[in-house]
Amino acid sequence: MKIRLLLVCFNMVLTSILGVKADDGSRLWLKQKSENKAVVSIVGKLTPTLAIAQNELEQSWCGGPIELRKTKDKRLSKDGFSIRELNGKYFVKSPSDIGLLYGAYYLLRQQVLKQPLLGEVVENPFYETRILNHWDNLDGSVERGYAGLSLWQWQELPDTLSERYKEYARANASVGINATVLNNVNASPQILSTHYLHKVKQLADVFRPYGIQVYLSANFASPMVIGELPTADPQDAEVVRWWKNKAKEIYQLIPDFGGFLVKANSEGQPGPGDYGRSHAEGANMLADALKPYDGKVMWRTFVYNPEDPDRAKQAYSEFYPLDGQFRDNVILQVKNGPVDFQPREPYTPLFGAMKNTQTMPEFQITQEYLGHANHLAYLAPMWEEFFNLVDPASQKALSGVANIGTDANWTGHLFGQANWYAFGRLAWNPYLSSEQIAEEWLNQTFTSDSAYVEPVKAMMLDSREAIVNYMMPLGLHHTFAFGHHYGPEPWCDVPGARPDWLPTYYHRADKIGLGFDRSSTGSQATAQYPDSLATLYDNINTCPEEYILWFHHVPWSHKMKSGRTLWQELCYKFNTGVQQAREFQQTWDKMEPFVDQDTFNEIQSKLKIQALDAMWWRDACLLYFQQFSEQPIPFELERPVYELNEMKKFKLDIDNHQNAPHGFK
Ligand code: BDP
Repeated sequence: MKIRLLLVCFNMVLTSILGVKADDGSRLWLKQKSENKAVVSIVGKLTPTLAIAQNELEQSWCGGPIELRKTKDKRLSKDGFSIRELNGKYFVKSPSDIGLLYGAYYLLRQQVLKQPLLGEVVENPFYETRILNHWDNLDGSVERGYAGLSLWQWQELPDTLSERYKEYARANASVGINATVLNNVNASPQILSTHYLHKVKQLADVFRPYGIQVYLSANFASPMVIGELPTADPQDAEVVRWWKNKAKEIYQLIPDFGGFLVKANSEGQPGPGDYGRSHAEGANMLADALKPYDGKVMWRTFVYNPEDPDRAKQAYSEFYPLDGQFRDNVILQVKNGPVDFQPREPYTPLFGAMKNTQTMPEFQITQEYLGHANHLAYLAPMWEEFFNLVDPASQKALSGVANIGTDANWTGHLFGQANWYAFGRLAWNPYLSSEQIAEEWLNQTFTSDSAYVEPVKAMMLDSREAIVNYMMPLGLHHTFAFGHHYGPEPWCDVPGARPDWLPTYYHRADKIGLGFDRSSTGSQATAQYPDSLATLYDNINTCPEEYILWFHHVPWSHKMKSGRTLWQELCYKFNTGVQQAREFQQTWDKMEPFVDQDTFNEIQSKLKIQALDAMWWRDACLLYFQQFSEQPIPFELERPVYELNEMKKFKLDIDNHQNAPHGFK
């Protein structure tokens, strides 16, 4: 009876989800509306958070009455909740208001998924801190942002509050994201000025009922720039006092302020190294300032310098010796891979190595290196791959560089929403499969019709590997154009540029072979991994082929598992990627009946760009590397369509939003 009730009601909900009407994507995965107002009772005080929960359920819940009640339950963490159904009535319990709101979103999600409650549900978030990092600048631009401008209207704040702030907070809460860093890691010191802190306070006030805590990226030289001190040396008493006073000022305005995210001594940013102090000394000074208020320091390990011979080793080399020296309110924020958010990297060996220091992964949700907002790249499989190697329980929190901006659909590419969604779901539960997450997102965003969900899900699940295939197969990395990181330039050479910003530093193509020797005969990066992996990666014959060019300089004639030589395998991989991109187009073209016309057209045209870009990548890389391998592209494969010299001359005008470089054909 209960199940039938849910389904009958569900049809009604669906009609408003089904995409026959124009849909600008702004409603994200939160599209349900019910025609009958659900009965929702709250035991205890009606707080702003509970009012939101009540409203969400009243608007969209089709099942029986719901009771929300605070409880003490040893099985539940602060944000956890339990749900039970008894005689048609639903009882949601949690130690906190926000836990009850999460319970409400849980019920609404299950409703779309048509999953009845079986027995009692008990849910606790895996990570206490589930945080987005916005790389937003105070002038409204977004570093590596491809979805318009920054959501934060600094000019209008604190007096005017955009409606979107609430929608943003709501979307985050619906997937369990509970913290946000508002500004770029390349931080303007001005964000900590009193003028800006009053603006930040307004945002924090809007986000609070949704359980979102605000953090700020702090520029280490702030005491000099906005405090007018002669130094930012963490051992200087005036500097220490300046940060203590700043913390006090912040907490007076924002009592639940989360803390600072810091990029120090990296890519020209100031840091403790400027004064001969270690990262630990710098981080601890900030940690001490925040400690009285329970604030945290998230200190990034993304450091490398041009003199070191292997960039991939540097985070480990610099931070591992500091293990155990950080305060207990410092978390090291480590990029998932040792170079920089490439389509595929092995994990950064700092994970698991720092036994006496808290660490947290930094994922990149925005697609800096995966086709920006043009390519369909569902990233959950990449993050799942990471968690297969790095024990989620060894990590303290999870962060992701946001892909959100002022575009109506928030993320530029509509399917970019799936990555925001997936990040939140994985931070809540890193053991969820990328398949389940895709299914949840598709059902909520489009329709429950399996004729749509199944093929589109398959396309999503293949998409990241397709990108690896047509951009950087077999462990190749950083073969991008300088600066904007969109298209291929394996030949790129910018006079005077840092060598570790140039592709030739990474691919090392020569007459003998291809790839970076990081084994014991090379840079010895393999030795940074735990013994079992170090041995596996170190040997060219046991190294997983998806990383072979990452860890080895592989001869062109090297026999791969397929029986082909490296050169042939490379040709096959690039071609497979192109084929996959074309198959995505075919899949999508069959989906026209299921989505509104604008959405259909938009995705169709983006998939076309993706397929063209895939050819561009294939031809650029194969024709360039062919100069070294001096071998033909296997005759059974498609011939290149572009000329190497033409491609070399081509410069993508990314600032003018030139989409695809196919004019030079
Ligand atoms: C790289 C980006 C650069 C960022 C830097 C970082 O190209 O824009 O500032 O990482 O993470 O991926 O600090």
